[in-house]
Amino acid sequence: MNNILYSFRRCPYAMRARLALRVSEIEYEHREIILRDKPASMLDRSPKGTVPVFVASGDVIDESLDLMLWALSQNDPDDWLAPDRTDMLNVIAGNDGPFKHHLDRYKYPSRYSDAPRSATDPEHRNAACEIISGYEQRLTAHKNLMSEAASLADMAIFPFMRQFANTDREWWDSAPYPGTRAWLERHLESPIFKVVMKKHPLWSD
Ligand SMILES: N[C@@H](CCC(=O)N[C@@H](CS)C(=O)NCC(=O)O)C(=O)O
Repeated sequence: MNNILYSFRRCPYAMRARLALRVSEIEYEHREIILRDKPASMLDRSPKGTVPVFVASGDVIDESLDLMLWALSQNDPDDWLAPDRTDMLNVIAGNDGPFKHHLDRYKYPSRYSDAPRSATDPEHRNAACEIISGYEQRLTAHKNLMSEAASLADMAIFPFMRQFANTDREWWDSAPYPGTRAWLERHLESPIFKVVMKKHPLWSD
């Protein structure tokens, strides 16, 4: 086994990658990093400097969705790839594009304007909620985003909803999205999520 994963515990992209690697039972050496001090061995393999970075017998996969798809193409015991691929990739693109854009600006307005550090931005929250309304419709029809069963789409998206919910917990707890709240809670409480959130000592080259 000489697979390596460079990862950061709280990064939602790294979380989705760890979820897919776990379900597909692919073994790897976990290298926990911090973003402000990335190991040279990671940057040598992927100069763009984002996590996750996966190294599999010399090949580098440094986009989280590619890594999920690669892992599940090896082994997909829970049928995360069962729903229509184009539909799932469309829902995920809505998360990775517009939802993430608004999430960042809701959560860290001071990075994008002169808002005070402690503020959150309700305008961007409202824009993100338009996307959540779409999830809510799906999650009223069935337990997960694509159908009753969990899929790639759920696993790729719930780590970002976790960040959104935690930005203003009090607001989220009474927001008009009971289906999405229950879905998020269920995934956060799932055994696989608990396993992939275990703490690892910091890696150094
Ligand atoms: N498109 C990339 C995005 C990964 C990403 O942006 N990860 C963040 C952490 S959550 C990162 O590494 N940022 C670099 C930094 O903050 O220095 C993917 O899907 O893997």
